[in-house]
Parts: sequence; structure tokens; C-alpha cells
Amino acid sequence: MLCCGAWSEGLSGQGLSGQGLRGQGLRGQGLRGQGLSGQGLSGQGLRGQGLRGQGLSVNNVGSGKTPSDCRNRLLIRGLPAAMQQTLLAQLPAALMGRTKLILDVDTGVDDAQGIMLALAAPHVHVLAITCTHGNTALDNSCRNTLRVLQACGKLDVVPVYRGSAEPLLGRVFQASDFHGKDGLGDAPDPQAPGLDLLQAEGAVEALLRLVKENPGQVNLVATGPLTNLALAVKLDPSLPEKLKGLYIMGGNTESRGNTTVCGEFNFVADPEAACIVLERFRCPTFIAGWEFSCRNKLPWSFCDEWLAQDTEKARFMAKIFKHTMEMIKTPRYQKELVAGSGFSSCDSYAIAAAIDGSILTETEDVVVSVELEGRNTRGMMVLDYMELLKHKHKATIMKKVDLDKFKRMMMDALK
Ligand SMILES: [Ca+2]
Repeated sequence: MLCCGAWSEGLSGQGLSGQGLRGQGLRGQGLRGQGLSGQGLSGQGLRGQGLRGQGLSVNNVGSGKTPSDCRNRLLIRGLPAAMQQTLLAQLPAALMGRTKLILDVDTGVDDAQGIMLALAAPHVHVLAITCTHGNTALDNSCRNTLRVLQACGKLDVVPVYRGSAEPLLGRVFQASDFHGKDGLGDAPDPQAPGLDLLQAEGAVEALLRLVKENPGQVNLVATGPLTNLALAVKLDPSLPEKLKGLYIMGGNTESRGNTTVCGEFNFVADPEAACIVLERFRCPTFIAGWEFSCRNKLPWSFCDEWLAQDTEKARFMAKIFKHTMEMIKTPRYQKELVAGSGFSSCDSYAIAAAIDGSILTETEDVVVSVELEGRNTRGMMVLDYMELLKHKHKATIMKKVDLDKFKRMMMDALK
């Protein structure tokens, strides 16, 4: 019998299904009735491994709170050692449960790209999408998120929650019309879902609840101003320790601004929230800053190929991205870019890293904070290499990604 304590809950509804398990000689009714369904195991190469008729049973010797705990506790009886290794190597994909994500977004076009990347990734379960102000007004951010889910056929699968409409203290800062006034390229869809599809529960409450229900298992990804996260940690200071990791698109590392002289948009749009989050979230924290996003950009020729895929999703993306692509090529926006022109789907890097950490090929651990007072530097990320701030926690600054792997994830997002 497969019994993995807290982890077994994570398997339910995760796409592993009964028929693959029955008929493969995997014994134990524990597999049935656990919500395990689907092609999961049979599609993972177990078939033909000689498991059938081996009387295989998969047991655990205790309950694990995380998939890796469970993997370490699995015992596979009745198999030679070499076959056990083969099976164990394949189990992570089949049985280890999906990576659980909560996405906190201000859905403009690059958030849309990141959300679609997450929805298309195998073995990823997007528990919720929480919305905030940012690229556009909160209502647009919520509506855009619903439109993206509709385009991916996931409207009934992923709950969307309404969050903060404004920053903690500063003035409301919207990304002018970079992604269009509505944040999604000003390409309205008469069939767009209505805001009545939002959950009644608020974003911050949902975030706290879902992380509490899935302790140690959730990667939280924030690709907008950090207002919701700051409010959440104020309400429950133990939130960070219950996360698996935090992934942020925001901030800068070389004082290159894209909104103010020295400020990156997401941090400038709520500097106090960014400061609270960087100082209070002491879980593993990964930051995709502005300069990193620029330096890991993709060629426009890739973008052409990406959008030319013959799918509904690619057509949706081409429609909503048209305005932004025109804006990027104007002299005003060219001045923002670091390391020349190209296609940089900023938010997608943070989401890709939360899904597959192996995409990061170079990182640096540094104490970080946010400048709150400077006339030109308010909202700028501060890197404390000398550790004068006396903060114990270091964030992991993303520096380089495996571009081939990233391209594959991007391509899959629109398939
Ligand atoms: Ca964003």
C-alpha cells in the first residue's frame, strides 16, 4: 500500500489514475481510492519494465510531509536492486506529486505569458492565482487573469482571488500603457469571462489558507507589486516558514530603472511592500531582477517562431502581445533595456524557476533590502554585500538561465 501521510493528499486529483496502477502489478488497494488516477504510471515508462506479474508492492515506512521525505521512505519489495533504482528514477515524475504553485500577479501581458507557461508545465498544480494592482487597475488584473485561464481551458480548474487595489503607502503607480490601458494589449474579447467568476474569499486570506493547508509544499511566485504578500506576512508572520520557496520578479541589481531613474516597476509600485517581503520572508527566496531579465532575453526570431505556432493559445498571445511588441521597439522603451534589444518575458523567468530550479545556471546569494526614501532611488533594491544591515537571511539572485530549456518551456506554453 502506498501511504505517504500528508503527501498522499497531494496525489489526489493530480492526474495519477487507477487504471495505470492496476494492471501494472502495483499491488495495494491504497492506490485506488486515493484519488490516484490516470495514465500517470503507465505513461512514465513503467510498462514494459517487467513489473507486471512481479508482485510489486510499494510501501513506505513512515509518513512524510514532503514528496522527498516520501521518496526516501519508499520501499519497493520483490524487485532486484537494479530494477528498484530504475523504478525510483522514474517515480518522481509519476508519483512524487506535482509542484504546487500559487501565482500572485498583476496580469499584464508578461504575467499572461508566465501563467500560460505554468499551466502547460507537466507535474505542476497551480493551486490559486491571486491578483494585485500593478500593470493596470485591479479589476483589469483580475479580468485579464480570467481571460488567460479561459484561453487555456482552465477557467474551471484554477481559482482566482481579488487582492490589493493599491500599495500600502505610496501613490498608485500603473505601468502607463506599456501593456495597453487594459493591461492585455487593448484587444478586448466580447466573450471574456466576468468578474463574477472571482472567488468570494480575498486573495490574502486564500494565500494564508492554502499555504497552511500545504505546509512546506508551495512555491509562491510574485510577478507584480508585493502588496498582497506584505499584507499576508503581517497577518501571519509564520507564513514564510510554511512555504517551500518564494520567487519574485522585481527589483534591480545595478540601479538600472525601467520606471524611475533607479527603480524597477514592481518594486517602485509598492516599495514598502517590497521592503517588508525581502526582510520578512526568510524562506528560500529567488529574485529575477530587471537586469537579469534583460541579460537573459531571447531573440525576436524566437518570438516570431513562438507566436507562429498553429494553436489557439498562440493566436491569443499574438493578439494580446501586439501592442507591447510595438511599444518595446519605441525609443522610450529601448532606453530601459539593458544589454540591447530582444524579447524578455520578465515574469516567465520567475515562474519557470519555481517550476524547474535546474533552469538556473548561475545565481548569487546576497542580503537584500529596498530603499524607501531616496529622491531618485525610492524602490531600488539594495544589495548588502558588506552585510552592514545585519540581516541573517540572503536571497538568491538569479543571474543566468539555461536558455534552451527556457525556450522549450515557452514553446510548450502555447502548444
Ligand atoms: Ca507582472
